[in-house]
Order: sequence, then C-alpha cells, then structure tokens
Amino acid sequence: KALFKIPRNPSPTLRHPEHWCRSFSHFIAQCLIKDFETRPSVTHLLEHPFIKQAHGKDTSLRQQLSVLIREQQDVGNRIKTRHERINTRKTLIIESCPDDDLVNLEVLDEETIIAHLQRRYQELQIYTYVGDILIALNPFQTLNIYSPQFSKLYHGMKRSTNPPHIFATADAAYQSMVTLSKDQCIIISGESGAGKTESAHLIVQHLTFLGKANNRTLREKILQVNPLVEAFGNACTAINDNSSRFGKYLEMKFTPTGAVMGAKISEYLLEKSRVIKQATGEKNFHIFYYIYAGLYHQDNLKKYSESVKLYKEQFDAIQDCFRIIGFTEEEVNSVYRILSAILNTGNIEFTSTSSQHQSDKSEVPDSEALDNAAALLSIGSEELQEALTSHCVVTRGETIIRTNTVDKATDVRDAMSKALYGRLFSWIVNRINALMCSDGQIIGMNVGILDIFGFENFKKNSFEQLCINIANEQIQFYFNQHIFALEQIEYQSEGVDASLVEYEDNRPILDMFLQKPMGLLSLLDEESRFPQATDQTLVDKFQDNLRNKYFWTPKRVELCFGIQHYAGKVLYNVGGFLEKNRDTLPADIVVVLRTSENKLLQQLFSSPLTKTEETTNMRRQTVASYFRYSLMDLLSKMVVGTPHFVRCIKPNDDRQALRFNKERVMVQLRYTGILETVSIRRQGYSHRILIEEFVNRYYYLAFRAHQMPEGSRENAIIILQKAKLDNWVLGKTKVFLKYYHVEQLNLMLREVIARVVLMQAYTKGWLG
Ligand code: AD9
Ligand code: MG
Repeated sequence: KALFKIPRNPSPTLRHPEHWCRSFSHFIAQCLIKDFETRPSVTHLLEHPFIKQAHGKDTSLRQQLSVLIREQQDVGNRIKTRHERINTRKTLIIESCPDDDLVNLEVLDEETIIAHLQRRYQELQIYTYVGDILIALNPFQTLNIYSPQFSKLYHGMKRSTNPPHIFATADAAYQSMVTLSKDQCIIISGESGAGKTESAHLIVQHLTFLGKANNRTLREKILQVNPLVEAFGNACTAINDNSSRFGKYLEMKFTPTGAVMGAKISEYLLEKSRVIKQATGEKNFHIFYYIYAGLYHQDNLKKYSESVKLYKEQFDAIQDCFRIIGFTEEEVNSVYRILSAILNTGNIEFTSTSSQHQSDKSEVPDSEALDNAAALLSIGSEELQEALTSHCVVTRGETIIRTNTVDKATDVRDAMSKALYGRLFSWIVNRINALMCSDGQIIGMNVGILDIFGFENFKKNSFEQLCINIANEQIQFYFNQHIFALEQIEYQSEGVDASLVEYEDNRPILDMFLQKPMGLLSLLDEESRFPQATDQTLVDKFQDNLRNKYFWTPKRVELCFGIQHYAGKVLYNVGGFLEKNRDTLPADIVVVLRTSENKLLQQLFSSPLTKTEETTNMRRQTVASYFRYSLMDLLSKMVVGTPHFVRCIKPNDDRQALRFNKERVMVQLRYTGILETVSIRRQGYSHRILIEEFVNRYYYLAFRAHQMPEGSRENAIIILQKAKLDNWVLGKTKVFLKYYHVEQLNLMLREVIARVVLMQAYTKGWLG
C-alpha cells in the first residue's frame, strides 16, 4: 500500500514513454492482486475504485487491464496448485526447486550430474539449468507443457519462480531485448535427433505469444514459416525421421515496445544431393512425398495406405502454409510443377548407342519421363534431351558440339535436378522473407534463433557429413568463446581475480578445416581444380599436408580418412568428394532452362543465385568455398546479439521415451563441456557491463529519475549496494556480475519504472 503514496512533487522524466500504458496497468493489476487476501475474481477486481476510475478515463486501458488481471489470476491459481503435485504422467510438476540448476548442486562430479539428470528425466523434468544455459533432454514423447497456459506461466517471471523450461529461455531473450533495447540470439545445439528443431519451434511459439501483434494474421503467418521451410528442407535419415538438412537462422523482428512485426530466415547449405540419392533406409525431402500423395492420389482415399493418407494431410497443411503466408496461386502452381519435373527427371534413363565409330554417345530410349519433365518445365523436349546428351565446347573461338557418355548424361541430369531444387528452395526462403517483413521502415530489434543440422556420424559418411560436422564444430567454438575464453581474457585485462577453468579448445580442429591455404577445405578446392584428380590423389593430398592428431588415414580401409571431432571420431569416405565440391551445372542446361515460359523458372536461372554455373570463366565457386563464406556470414549475424544457449541432449539412440542411456548422455555432457560450464557459471561472472552503461541503465534503482547521475565507479557502487546484490566485482572499466544478478536488476528496474509510471499517471490526471 505504501506504493500508492503519491509524492508531493511528482516530476519524473521517463525514457521509455511507450512502456507507460502497459507497465502502468500491469503494475496496478499486480498491486491489486497483492492487495487482496484471497485471490479475487475478475469482476471483484473490476469493482476496485482504482480500476473504476481508470475505466472512466481510458477504454483501451480498461481492456488491457482486464486481460492483465486475467493473466495475473492464472498466476494466482498456479501458486495455489504449486504444492499440489500433479502426478499424472506427461504433466510437468509445477514446482521449482533448488536442484533445477546444476550450479546449485553441492557435489559437482560427472556421476552426480548424470544421476541428477537421470532422476529428473524419469520424473519428466526434461529441462535443467546450468546458470543461464538450458539443458534440454529429448523426451521422445508428447508432453503437455507447451500450451498457452504455460506461456502465461513463464511470461515475465523470474527464472527461479518456475521449473526450467524452454519458454523461460525464450522469455529471458525477449525481456532482455525489450528492457535493454538490444538484439538477442538463441543458439540451439546438439547432435542429430537431440531436439533442436522442436526447441526452435517452441521458442517461436512463445515469442509469438509474447510479441502480441495486434495483427493476428501476422502471428499466424509467423507460425507457418517453420513448417513450410521444413517440408522442403527436412527429411527422414537413419537417425531422425525429421532431420534438418539445412541450417536455419530465423530472426523474429519486434518493434521497440516488443510487438512482433515480422520474421526473416537465412538458410545455410541445403543438402541438395539428397534429391538424387539417399542412403539405404533414408528418404528424400518430405515435400516430394507430400506432393506425390497430394497431387497424384486424387481419387477415393479409402484405398490408400495409412502413410499415403498421412502424406496427403501434410500436403493439405503445406497448401495452407503457402496460402496463409501469402504465396499466389500461380507461384504455388509453379513450385509444384518444378517439383513434379524433378520427380520425372529422376526417371529419365540413358542407353549407350555405341557403334563402331561412336562409342560415347547416349540417348533416351523411352521418352515418357523426358517429355513429362520438359512439359512441366515448359521447355522443348528435344532441347532438353540435347542438353542432357551433348555439350558445347568453345575452342579457339569455335563452338564444337560433343556427345555425352551415359555416365556423363546421368551426371548432367542429376546436376539439373539438384540445381532446380536448390534454387527453388532459396527462392521459397526469399519469397517468405519478402512476404513476412511487412514494414521495412520501422527500426526494431530482433531475436535470432539458430537451428542447424546436428552432428552426424553414420556408418558411411560423405562430404555432406563433413560440412555438417564442421558447422557444428564452429558452433561449439562459438560456445566455448563465450562461456570460457572471452570471460577469462576479460578477467585478466580488467584485473579481476577469478580462477581459470580448463576446457577443451577446439580451435586447432577448426583451423585444420578452415585455414588458408593449407586447411582441409582449401586442399579440397585445390584438388577440385584439377580435372585429372581422383579420390586417391585427394586422400594422398590430405595425408601429405594434414599432419596433426586430429587427422588420420586408416590402414585397412581404402579411400577414407578419419577426423577427431569435438564430438567424437568420424570416418569419412572420400568417394564423390571432388564432384560434390565442384557442383557444376553445365551451361547447356542453363541455356535450355532459360527458354522456359514458366516465370518462376526464368527467375531461378536468370542470374546465378548463390551458386556456381559453368561458364568460360573457370574460376568457379566450389561448395567448400561457399560453405566457408556461409559460416562467416552466420557468425557475423550471431555476434551482433547477446547469446542464449540451449544444449539439446539425446538420452538414447532408440528414440524411446523414459529411456536414459547413461553412457550416451555422459559422452554428450563431456564433449559439450557441461561440467566445465557448471564450474565457470558457479565461479565466474557471466555478465560484464561497462561502468558507464551500467549506471546509465540502472540509475533508477538508486537515484531519482531526473537526476541522471554521472557514469562513475562511485555511482555504480551506490546502485549495486542499493540493489542489495552481493558477489559482484568492479573491474577497471566494467562491472562483473553473476548470471542471476542481471535478472534481479532487470526485475527491480521494471518495478521501479512501473512505480514512476504510476506517479506520471497521477500527474496526468488518469487517477483523478
Ligand atoms: V537434426 O540435427 O535436425 O537431425 P534435431 O533437430 O536436433 O535433429 P528434432 O528436433 O528433429 O531433432 O527432434 C527429433 C525428434 O525428437 C522429434 O521429431 C520429436 O519426435 C522428438 N522430440 C524432440 N524434442 C521434443 C519435445 N520437446 N517434445 C516431444 C520431442 N518430442
Ligand atoms: Mg533439426
């Protein structure tokens, strides 16, 4: 009640007037809830004199208020049930406890941590904190903990109020973005099938909830983005039925007050080779099964198998995604035509028409697939056949037509399919971006969510696995940098005494891959430039140049090399590395495709998108060099924001619920450096803010709003003392804070601002 005392001279200047209305009503609702001994009903609250007064003045306030009161009431109800453990399986026990955070454990060895996680997993507590980092164990079953009620539960709450949850991480990112006006980025890592993509969806869900757009359609659109791109970019692998075959960085854009206003995706390195070939037991990209069921099984559903029916449902869902996001019917039709053309292209067969004089000629004996493909692409069938079975060579200004062997024609066919699919995928992503960013004018902030393909180790690993694993190596490096390296460098330069934590630095491995000119990727590029190079010469080149403990060539297996990755040993088979890296698309094919009457197709091939095209210019871009560029591009996006980490862990390889394989979890904890992370979060200071910035940001806590104190050490100390924090350290130029301090400070700041807003409201006459 003391909070309601109105000061005699209320004249505060507020920096964020846009927060007023929201914070004000929020604040009143909170006070009212505190005011009542028993939990009040909405009507009860609406009778309160303050609310009544507010009603009279401002109708939008009234609306907001009743929503907030309802939200508060949910929180109230939750408090009531907190101690009534809900023991039905699949329902999270809504009760936070000290062991939610590994940092609080008394004993900190591997065994204890594993036992702890195992016990929690059996109780379906799949989430656990390590300070501000979230560990997520894949439950391999549907849990009832992601409903809007849960979003409300975690909305704006202190981390320790509720049990650990992916919504809490999303919430923390959102709150920091709004409070500090700074971009955030959530980095989800873990091996294939650990639950990254699911986590990314849940984060988007919660952020969409938080960024309440007035515009409902926008919210709906955002929720369709992931399902749509994943239909084109995900596939069933030996490890995961819905495995991401591309890297995805999704930026959700918000206004300065935190209302969602759009989204943007960046895609990285789609595994195009899947279009033409899949390993045993694996499948092509989902979308092919959807369109096959959706477009080719039009008649009576009853006679089809369960899987066809399921695919048909998915097809309908994708149609909805296209429609909701705003693709035109013509565009969607063109997409389907190109996909169908790719399916038909795969059926084009070649035979050799060798005669005594011409042994290297190929032809298409059965033209059905060829004709279909050509018709779907709106190009001439004969022209297509010619582009597949022959090629032009320019020598000394003269153009000569050479025939293709069956093998060569097959390669050209496959290169065309890959190019069509790869470009179509990029086009879809670009189109989504164009349709999602409604207003480029507003300067806003964003939360980026990184969900890449996880670390893979199959029985047989190829170039694709190498790229995927290098990307994961890079993400691990970024994590290490943030959690360990930068922290320690900073302690030293700031003269702060903090004990060093040893960690596994994967920098040398990353250098082995990325360094120029002697890194593995550069060597691969170099070899790719020699037309005579073979798999054997490539392995030899690697062997001669990569002499370190992370690389070896096994004695008994031919054309293989092994890499000691941060996440384990992987044996790679070099077969096809050179061809995959060259990724050439013959100019003859481009020429034919450009003649198409299909507008979308014209667009796809009008300019080289990101990829290579065989031209007279022989300095082509290889997949490896494009990959290196993409990695740098991704990192440059990530470093702008404040990172939040989610570490997904796969509890077993059989995808079974409640099965906790200690060995497997142990390995993952080791290579992700969780144990070391616990130590450094316990001892270290995860947040470092320049003293001036600190004072500027938090002076409300100790000074009057209009005072604007100088950003000095003394003032920083006054604020820290006033906030009653302990264990902080003041370095030469920065304040060093523990991970939990920032949360406390931000919460206090919000309360103080709300109080100031109340005074403002009083002076403005809102309260009469
Ligand atoms: V990969 O690197 O893209 O191959 P991810 O993305 O790490 O992999 P994904 O999110 O696809 O794994 O999860 C694999 C499967 O685990 C999902 O298809 C779900 O069946 C299951 N899963 C993961 N997380 C959850 C969850 N929070 N709740 C229920 C889950 N099921
Ligand atoms: Mg995934």
